Amino acid sequence: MENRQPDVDPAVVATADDIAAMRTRGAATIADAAAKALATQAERAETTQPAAFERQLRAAAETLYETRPTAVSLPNALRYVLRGMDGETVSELRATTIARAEEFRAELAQAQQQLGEVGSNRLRDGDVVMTHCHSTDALSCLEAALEDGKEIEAIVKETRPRKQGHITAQQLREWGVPVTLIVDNAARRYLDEADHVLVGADSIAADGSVVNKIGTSGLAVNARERGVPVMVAAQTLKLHPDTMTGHTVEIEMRDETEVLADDQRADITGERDDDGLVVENPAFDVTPPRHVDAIVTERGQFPPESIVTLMRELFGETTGEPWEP
Ligand code: RI2
Repeated sequence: MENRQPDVDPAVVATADDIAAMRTRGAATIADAAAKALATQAERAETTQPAAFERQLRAAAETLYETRPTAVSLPNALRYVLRGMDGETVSELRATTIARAEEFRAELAQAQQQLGEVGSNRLRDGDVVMTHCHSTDALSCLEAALEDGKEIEAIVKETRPRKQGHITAQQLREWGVPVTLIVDNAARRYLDEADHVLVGADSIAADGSVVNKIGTSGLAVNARERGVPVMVAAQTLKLHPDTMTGHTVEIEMRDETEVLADDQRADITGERDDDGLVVENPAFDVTPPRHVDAIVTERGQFPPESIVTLMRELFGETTGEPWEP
């Protein structure tokens, strides 16, 4: 990423690059990396002027924010850390920002563990769970169930185009969980063998809609038709405050080469320079609340339609850009 903002530390730019390229991915992991990057900016900011220090922190937040538009955990993390930046001198501002970032990261880890315990209560010994993409919140539910001594099996969708299902399969195998890996197109067939669909979320809207990796909505529709409950594991950090005031969640469109590599293009177009072939690569889709049975958070489980109550309690009427005071 081009560093358009002067005074943004190279380590922050490197974190932003990693998020944009998905070397750092997954909503909770992105939030954690963003908070850590703000702490680094606070540590390294070279100024004796409090106003300049604050400007640098806000510029760092903007650089991080511009990487990926859909996962609300990113702006929520930035907002949380910047709201803790307090003091009259640079050393006070530095200390409060670093402390706040550390607090955020500790709470994030704790929330994921608490959420896992709630989600685990929905799972019984012997259950088969179908997963989509790779979600650390979803895996936390499975980890807690395993720690409770429950035997769990998994049907793991590979999740095109980036096949992040492989990361899920790898983690589950490390935990000793029997895994059946399937292509996305086989999901409906294997739903008959599943007791739950378990997915994560990148954002949850005020009406209870779940924004998650592309393919989640089709899976949820099929699961509903088959009578398989759909559980969404999502820390409250995934609640999108702007949707309380009518904003919609922007769906990230990623590079077409993730779907069709440059050297595969010629398989379709031959030698022709064919601009009639269009490849689209939306990263996420929206699952309406009627296709979701429960949203599991660190505050307990909620029917999707009631999530707005929790949102109001946690965020008030928060809007505005995360770096705005
Ligand atoms: P955790 C991922 O998006 C997936 O959509 C996953 O369900 C969601 O983030 C949440 O992940 P991407 O970053 O926060 O892979 O539960 O595009 O780890």
